[in-house]
Amino acid sequence: MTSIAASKESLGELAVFTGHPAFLSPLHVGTPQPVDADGFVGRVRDILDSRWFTNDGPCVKEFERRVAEELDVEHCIAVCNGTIALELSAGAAELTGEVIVPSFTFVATAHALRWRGLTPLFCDVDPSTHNLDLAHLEGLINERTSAIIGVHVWGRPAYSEHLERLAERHGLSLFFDAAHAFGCSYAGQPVGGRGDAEILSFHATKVINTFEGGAVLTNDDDLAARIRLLRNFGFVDYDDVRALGINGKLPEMSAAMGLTTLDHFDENVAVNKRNYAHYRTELDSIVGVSVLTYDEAERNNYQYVVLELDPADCALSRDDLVRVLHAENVIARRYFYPGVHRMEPYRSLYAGLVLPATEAVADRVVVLPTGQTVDEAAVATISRVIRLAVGSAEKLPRPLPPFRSPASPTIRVA
Ligand code: T4K
Repeated sequence: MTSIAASKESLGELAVFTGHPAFLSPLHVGTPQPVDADGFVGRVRDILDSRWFTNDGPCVKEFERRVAEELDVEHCIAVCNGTIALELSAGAAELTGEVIVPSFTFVATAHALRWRGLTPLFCDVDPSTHNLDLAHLEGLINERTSAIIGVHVWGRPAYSEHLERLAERHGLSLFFDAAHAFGCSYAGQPVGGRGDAEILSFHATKVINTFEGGAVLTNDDDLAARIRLLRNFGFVDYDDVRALGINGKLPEMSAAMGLTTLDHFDENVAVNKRNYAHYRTELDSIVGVSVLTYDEAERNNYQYVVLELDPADCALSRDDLVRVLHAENVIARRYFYPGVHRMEPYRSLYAGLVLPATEAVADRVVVLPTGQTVDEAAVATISRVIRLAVGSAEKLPRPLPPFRSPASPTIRVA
């Protein structure tokens, strides 16, 4: 549990004045959930004894079977990360030309397409769902379009009959980037089985964690077979390569981690849900601030606590709130600012492209820490900081301190 160093009862206690940071060490968005070390190490011992470390080993097979069962889908093909899962899906489906994607997503959704030589065409989002704006999408479809990728942003499903009808009417493949949505449901059904395929991420920061990892989920036998082929260099037998594959395999050690986190999925979601409820209780009454909601009639993993600051009503800008929080050792994140279309190489490729809703959402969203490192007291402290900062925005010292940078080494480019 993260230690609270200062409880922040009054404005002057904020770290942007002279107070100590609220937390002794940085509280990140995405800190991995604690791992059942005994369960994991037991599996690791078996792997070491078996001398079978990768190449579709028994742990990977068990992990694939359990994910497929859990999500009620025919095939789960585990791969080395979610980005490769997207790339392999595009390759296996032989996509060509342009693929429509939202710009309000993690950059990997577009990068995977570029690595395949495809052109991502950026669609605006619905400002309330943060998912694809279908009216805008319809206008983007042209003779070069081969597919649409919907992203279940924050784990809130991007499915809709309209979207499926559009894809069908225009003969387009339909994929879903479900990197955020493991364990979520739509109309009572687990997310994972719609469209041609859906992809998952099992990055360390996700609810199911394989250190790095991902998967393609599909009910299409042929597509599944092609993805398995491409995942292993295109080999169908010793010495027999049939396609331009890649090394997309998930190691046994990673699958062991995945199985261990699957064993504890429900308790981790329960903690996320508890934190989400506490944040809502603490923050919903602040004018100009709202916690993005999940449909309580469905299953949610609550792995993202997303705050939106309405610029019309909130006296403090989103960026200034992030500066205040970083000073308190609360490393809140501006996902998915500034929007993929405003990142390279897309910024140069689409100079002048404006996606008003994407840009507005990207300017007002802040993601707060959750998971097992955050308890009720931490939520209360973070919320008090937000209440004090928003309530007295005009009294905050200027300039505010800069954003904190990532702890891991980054390459600085001029
Ligand atoms: N599609 C979507 C919609 C996605 O969101 C993602 C990934 C993908 C596709 C691609 O899937 P992968 O290829 O990654 O499997 C993080 C994750 O790295 C990324 O997986 C995720 N989405 C994205 C939303 O968040 P960053 O760069 O913002 O955060 P990162 O990795 O630096 O981690 C955040 C913080 O978590 C760190 O500052 C410290 C803490 N942390 C992180 C790691 C890795 C730890 O405490 N321990 C750790 O081991 O991207």
